[in-house]
Amino acid sequence: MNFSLEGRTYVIMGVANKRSIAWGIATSLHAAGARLIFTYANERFEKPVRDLAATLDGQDALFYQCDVTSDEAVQTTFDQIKEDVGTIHGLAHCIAFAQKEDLKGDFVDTSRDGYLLAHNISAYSLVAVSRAAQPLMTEGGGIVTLTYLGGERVVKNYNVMGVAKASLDATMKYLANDLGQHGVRVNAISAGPIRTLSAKGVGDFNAILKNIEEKAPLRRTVTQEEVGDTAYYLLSNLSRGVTGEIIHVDSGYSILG
Ligand code: NDP
Ligand code: N5H
Repeated sequence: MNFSLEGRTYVIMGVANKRSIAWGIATSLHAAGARLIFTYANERFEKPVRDLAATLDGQDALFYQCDVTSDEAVQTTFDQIKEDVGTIHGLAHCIAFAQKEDLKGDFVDTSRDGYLLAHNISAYSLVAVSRAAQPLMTEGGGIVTLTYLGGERVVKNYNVMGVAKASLDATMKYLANDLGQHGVRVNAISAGPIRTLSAKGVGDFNAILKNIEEKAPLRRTVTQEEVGDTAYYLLSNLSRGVTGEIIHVDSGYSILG
């Protein structure tokens, strides 16, 4: 069986810079021969994303602005992608956001607006994007999203984002059930802590990483590349019997009590 992604096209949503998990996914899919399409939320990220993509040898990438809080923006983006490339074979959703003040202190203090914002960007967006992308997956396809252990159990300071990830996990499963009949598989990767732009404001991220190094079965943290290779597996025919699944790429940390 041939597991090359030659001749296949994937949409990568959520590259902010070279540390982004989305970038780890992009490099893995590129290495497997895929053509890549990048979306970014804000136009200030267009140049950085274009500059990064230019470092991928022989990659003829396409770029679109897509703020996932707008149904219209999501639809327009996928209409444009359909016009420009026709069929796509998959999508990586690497998007989350919560207000800084909701990522510390007590979860019980989360405001209604903060709760809705986190769920809008971090969970509902997968519904909007999947609905717009599925018609372009005329040969079947794969959708992968990024989740975190804090959606399965209480993790200090993750707070509203944990509740949004729980919603994202369930959203992924309901989408897998709907889209399976179209040959589209939907899965999630639960990544261990990785230092990215999103993680930047997190107080004492070093202590969080050190705890993983001390306790996780592999006694080390994971890399963007390792998450990228699992995304490659989930977006290729290697995983053709897998849907509605959460794969932990976390050095085994989630098995600990
Ligand atoms: P990054 O900061 O690199 O990426 C976050 C991305 O979210 C950015 O590219 C940002 O886009 C995008 N985004 C935010 N709001 C919107 C919006 N309204 N519309 C479109 N895109 C938006 O961080 P990570 O790589 O760490 O995060 C990627 C995913 O991985 C997230 O879902 C995160 O929860 C998850 N994750 C991260 C872990 C970690 O330890 N880092 C662990 C487990 C899961 P832009 O830059 O254009 O604003
Ligand atoms: C238990 C933890 C540590 C505490 C919680 C961290 C949660 C992080 C996730 C969200 C997505 C971070 C976030 O929204 C940051 C924004 O408020 C401010 N940052 C930005 O606006 C930057 C510029 C842009 C690019 O960021 C986004 N997201 O748009 C969890 C950690 C151990 C693991 C972790 C870091 C998980 C995760 O989900 O990212």
